[in-house]
Amino acid sequence: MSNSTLQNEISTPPKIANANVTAWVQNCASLLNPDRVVWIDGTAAERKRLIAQAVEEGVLIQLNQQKLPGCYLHRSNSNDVARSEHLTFICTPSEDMAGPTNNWLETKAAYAKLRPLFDGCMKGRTMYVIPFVMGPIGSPLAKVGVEITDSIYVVLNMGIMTRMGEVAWKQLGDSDEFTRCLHSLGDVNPERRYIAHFPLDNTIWSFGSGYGGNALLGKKCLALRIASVLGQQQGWMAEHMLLMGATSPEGKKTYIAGAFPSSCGKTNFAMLIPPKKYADEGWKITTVGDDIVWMWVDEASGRLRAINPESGYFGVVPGTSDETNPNAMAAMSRDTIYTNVALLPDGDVWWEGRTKEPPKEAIDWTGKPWTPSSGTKAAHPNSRFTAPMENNPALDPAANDPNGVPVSAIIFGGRRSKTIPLVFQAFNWVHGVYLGATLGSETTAAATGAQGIVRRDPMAMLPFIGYNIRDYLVHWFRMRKKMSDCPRIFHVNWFRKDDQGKFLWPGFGENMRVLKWIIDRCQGRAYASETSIGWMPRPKEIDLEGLSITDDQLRQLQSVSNDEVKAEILSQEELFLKLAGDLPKEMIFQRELLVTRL
Ligand code: GTP
Ligand code: SPV
Ligand code: MN
Repeated sequence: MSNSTLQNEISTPPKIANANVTAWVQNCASLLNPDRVVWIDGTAAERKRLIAQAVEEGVLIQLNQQKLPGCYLHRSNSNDVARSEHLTFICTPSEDMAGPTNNWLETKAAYAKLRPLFDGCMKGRTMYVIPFVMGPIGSPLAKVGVEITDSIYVVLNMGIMTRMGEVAWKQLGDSDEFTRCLHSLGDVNPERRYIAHFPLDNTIWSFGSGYGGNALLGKKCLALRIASVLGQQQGWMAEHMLLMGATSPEGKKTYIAGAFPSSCGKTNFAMLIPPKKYADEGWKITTVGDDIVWMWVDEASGRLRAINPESGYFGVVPGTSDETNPNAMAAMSRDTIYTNVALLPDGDVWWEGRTKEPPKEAIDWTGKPWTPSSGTKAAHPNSRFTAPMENNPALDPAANDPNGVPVSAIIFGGRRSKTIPLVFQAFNWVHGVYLGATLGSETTAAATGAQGIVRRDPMAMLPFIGYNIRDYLVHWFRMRKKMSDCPRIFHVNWFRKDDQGKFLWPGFGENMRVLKWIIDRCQGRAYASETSIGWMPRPKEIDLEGLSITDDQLRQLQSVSNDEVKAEILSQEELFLKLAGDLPKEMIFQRELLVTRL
């Protein structure tokens, strides 16, 4: 294509577009050489048009519109079904900036390596320009990004997950402060897949994947990796956390943030529906966010406040049902993009756990005929739904509030079949940071690689800290000094199993019983016993009424074995040794105190 045609095709940015953005888009277009450039405006009419086009191109399959109005199915490449952590890089001048837990590429070397991949990669394709905002409009923390992509699926998902279109131009004004997000599917080949972050340039280059956190660059790339760097520099925090409100029968509202690693229960906890007894008493749970929070210390109150930078949910589908998570089921009943679930003959969708009885036949996530005797999963274990947060019947009224909500508790939680009790409370902030930093969890299908292996996942942020973990931990310790009153910190584990491999705790809505104790602790209402690992509810302190759990089973759920704690301390060395001489002294002191308590 001649330069003049290209010029002509690009010269139609909206009047409101920012000159710094148009200049950058011009540069990118010269590199990418697309056939067309489309500026996304975020309107409903545009969305309708793009969906029709995606269906025509075979990117989306229209589902049964009577049962699932506005819902579509997307099948991703079978080599592209989860985040690829080993192909994710932090690109900085020095390796020390990325630290021992990130894959590092030197900035110039990274650009040099990736530029040839992007060179001409959009020939024959359409290049979409997506202006978007992360954060409620008007929030001082809200950030503008512009994503260039050749994936219509990415455009449609970004339309749900972010505040997209004109709002971004308005927020940006004539500033140069926007994250430059460059994305191409390339040939969707893991051999040529890079998710590269350039925090010093406020830039993300992602090539070769169309999946979730690899491709929706506002999410993990901007709102966690880039934002965590900004937060460290500017004194706020970007965390992999859910954010929920709990209203007590007396009408008192408590906001709780929770960091659980990928596929360890954030969405489900954030959308929790209290068991009947609690609902009858007047307990109500509302969702602010299910995956990411940005938190800062409010100067007037000295308290931690938080917003959810996203506007939709990219949630795990398997295991979700009318029993486990009715709010999620409602949220994904309309205007939802399903990725890698099974298709039923009547245009409905199915996944493992949706119903007790599997369907007689289906088309599996790869597009092949499937029956219950196929011996394979009908839906991919990391299949997802993308739904607007407005679809959630339990959406918190403050979800769009630029001033955010005050945080009273932070909960860390891992997926641990053994060793770790249902719930305990940290002695104080520093001890809580130690608990978060040493969080262990069994790996899941949310990232490619082996599953079910316990790894250290500090604050559930191991794959998302955009800088040196040493500085990240110091940042957590320092944040305390800015607060006059700090959130209480807790640790939970919904996933402990008995010797037969069965979950000991019913989980989901029943987690309300644990949450109630947590809230009562925050309000100074519940008692606790001091143990070697922290404060634990006394017997009878966790309400079991209506559950088939005996006091004995609860004791088993809460049991702490000194030998197992010792083994746990040894396995924490995996992380401590990586940090070597850089381990913050608070971490060393906390470990020593724990050892002396055993
Ligand atoms: P990401 O979106 O990957 O960050 O995951 P997440 O932390 O939001 O996890 P999510 O709530 O989607 O849950 C992941 C899986 O764990 C799903 O299959 C859920 O059904 C299951 N799960 C969630 N909560 C519980 C629980 O309390 N008990 C049990 N047994 N399973 C749960
Ligand atoms: C996670 O893996 O933590 C997710 C899904 O929330 S993704 O957006 O793909 O990162
Ligand atoms: Mn997540």
